[in-house]
Amino acid sequence: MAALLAGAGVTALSGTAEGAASTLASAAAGKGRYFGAAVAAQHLGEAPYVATLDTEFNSVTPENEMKWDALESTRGSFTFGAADRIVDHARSRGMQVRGHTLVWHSQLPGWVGGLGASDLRSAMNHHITQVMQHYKGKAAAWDVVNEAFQDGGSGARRSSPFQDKLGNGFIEEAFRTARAADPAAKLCYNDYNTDGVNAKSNAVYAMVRDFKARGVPIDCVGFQSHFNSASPVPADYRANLQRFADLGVDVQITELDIEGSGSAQATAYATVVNACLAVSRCTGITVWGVTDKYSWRSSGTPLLFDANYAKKPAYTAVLSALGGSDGGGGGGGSAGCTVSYRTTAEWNEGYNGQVTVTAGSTAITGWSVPVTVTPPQRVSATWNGTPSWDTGGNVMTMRSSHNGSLPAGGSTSFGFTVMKNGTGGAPSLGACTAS
Ligand code: G2I
Repeated sequence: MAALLAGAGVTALSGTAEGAASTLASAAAGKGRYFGAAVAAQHLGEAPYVATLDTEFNSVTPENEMKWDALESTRGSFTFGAADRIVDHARSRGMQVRGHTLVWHSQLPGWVGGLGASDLRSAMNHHITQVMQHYKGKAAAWDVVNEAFQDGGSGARRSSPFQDKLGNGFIEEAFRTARAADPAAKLCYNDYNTDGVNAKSNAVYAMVRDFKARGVPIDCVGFQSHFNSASPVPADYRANLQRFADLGVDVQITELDIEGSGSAQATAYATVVNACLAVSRCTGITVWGVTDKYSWRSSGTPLLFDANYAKKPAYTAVLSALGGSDGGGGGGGSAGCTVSYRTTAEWNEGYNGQVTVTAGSTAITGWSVPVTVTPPQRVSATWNGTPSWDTGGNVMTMRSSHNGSLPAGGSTSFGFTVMKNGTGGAPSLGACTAS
């Protein structure tokens, strides 16, 4: 995923004065993974929602806006507005996007179920193609088919218009159509109650093994991971992720939420994060919402930020499992400073980068941030800071100049121009050090 972020020309990192990453995104990036959230377009006007999203996450999954009923409620007429708002928000901040979801039995407009087999086949392929082409180059991964298997011990496919009229082959057809529509996107199968080894996950496993054996294009399997006391994190969660990874696909935790509170919830979250970190092909984690306030299971308070956007013990557990630290702030914000990056302009030979430095919960009088560009890239100009250089010439430490004094929570930014010298990719930022 680091490569995907670099390919998008942007990255977002931050750190505390102590050097440990201080956000979910930066800590996960330090482990070569992304950390995402499901996002609903109607909340993008709420300042603390956006601030939490932008600070903590570097991947976004539209919660409902890319479902069939949202995008093509009338046959052949596509409505991308709400999904575009999420995608534009994410991309302008260097976050990647997981597309969710192309073929699913739920949130399916009535007209789809009314079609005969051959009409349904063309409608499915048309839907996949139109949606993926609209987001070509913008969505890193897609849940191509969602929840196609039944719960329980049968291992059978779930009844749906697609299954009932097109048979088992609809899944393969959907993946082949998806590959043709956007060859660069990672194509995932996504499901729930497949998080441990059981009849349902065995059936998905057999399908993925068959796809890999026959060359049907599939790149990843998503494990939704909606947990509560009736459905806790399975003891064989890591082993189950690993057996799928061993088939030659990436695995992703795609809709994580765990009902509960306090240390029990925190411990369960840490178990999930540690399982992902133990599986090298587990490329990232997405939680199913930013705040308990808007969770689909709001009364179960299953997320990392409470309804007032305060960090919960689960947040601290996840951050620390990822190797990060919030500087002991634990909900009150942290001392020191954090940084975020965006590419403000790009042309064939180079790009301009801008780094925003934000003070933590106490005022600071100076800051420094290491910026590393990929050789043979070179920084050719800087502004609003005092640079110094390592001997290799690709690592610049930027120190505050006139702009070192920041009140608690205050921000400033510095910028630079990078000459690509034939190599693309965004710079990476080290931890911000405050004085
Ligand atoms: O059910 C949890 C998730 C299970 N896996 C697939 C996900 O796509 C699914 O997400 C949920 C959303 O979080 C809910 O927000 O999918 C639900 C629908 O199956 C979403 O709920 C719907 C409500 O049912 C609608 O009444 C509402 O209009 O959300 C819609 C938009 O707010």
